[in-house]
Amino acid sequence: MQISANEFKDLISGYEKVLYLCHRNADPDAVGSGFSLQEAFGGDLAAVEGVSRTASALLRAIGSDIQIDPSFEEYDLVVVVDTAVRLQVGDLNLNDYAVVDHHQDRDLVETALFYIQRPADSTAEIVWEILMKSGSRPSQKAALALLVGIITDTGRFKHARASSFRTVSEILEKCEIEYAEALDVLSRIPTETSRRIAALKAASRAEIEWTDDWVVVSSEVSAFEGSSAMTLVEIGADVALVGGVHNRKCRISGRARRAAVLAGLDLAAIMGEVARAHQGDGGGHRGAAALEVSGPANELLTECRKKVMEALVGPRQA
Ligand SMILES: [Mn+2]
Repeated sequence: MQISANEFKDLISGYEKVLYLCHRNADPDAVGSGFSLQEAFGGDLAAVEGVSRTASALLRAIGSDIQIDPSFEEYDLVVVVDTAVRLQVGDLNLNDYAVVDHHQDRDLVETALFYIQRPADSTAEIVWEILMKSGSRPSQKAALALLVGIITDTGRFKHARASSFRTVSEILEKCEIEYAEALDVLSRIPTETSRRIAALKAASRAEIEWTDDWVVVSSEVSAFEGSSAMTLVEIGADVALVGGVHNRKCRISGRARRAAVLAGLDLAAIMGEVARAHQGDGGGHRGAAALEVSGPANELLTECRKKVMEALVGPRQA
């Protein structure tokens, strides 16, 4: 059941023990959203497997703890935040659960007790709306957490729409915090050597395919597929697909330039299609998506790259 932001408070208060659950390798949008909802309506905060480096910097800044892989038995309701597809919460057996999310996948919401899902730039933006419609007053910590979520999910406003700027300005006004505080949290992230090495290896192993209009790149690394794909896009690819093997499963992250998305590319659809063909899971956004399946990385990458090339038939406009 899809609900509106002003119905959330009434519904959630019908449950005694609530767990706000963030996806695997939870990012600041997930953690910030879960934290703010938990602060406003009570409950616990948890993530599957762990949190990202940026999210742990955020948790340190707001002095909050997060449970990793808790058991669900003691909870009456699990609210899954910022999670598009089931693979992001692993093989967890969710019974009574709700969803608050800004992706457009139907996977999780279909069997949710209730959900709020709309295509915002971040889940934090939706959570802010829930808080405002419920008449709650977020603390400065919650405000900071939501801000960092918005900043990171919009790629530091590179893909932000007007509503993200509006939400940020409301947060700054209502919660009396400085934008610079959010930037401080982000600048504390150490530039890990391992991440830089992964990006450099991705570049040196890249298989490059191009037409007059488009450059599509695929590569393999052993970690940091997502940020490596982003680096490949930054240095010239229109679309980058980077695969790696984790626990005998192949994980592929894809990133695309806006021009490719405007030309009709939908990475989420391609990842979903390839994943389903191999009995796996995949999805995300049109310009940033991932999949996880069993199979050889090089073959899966070739399959994805082929579909990307097929999708990019038109000339680039931007
Ligand atoms: Mn998000």
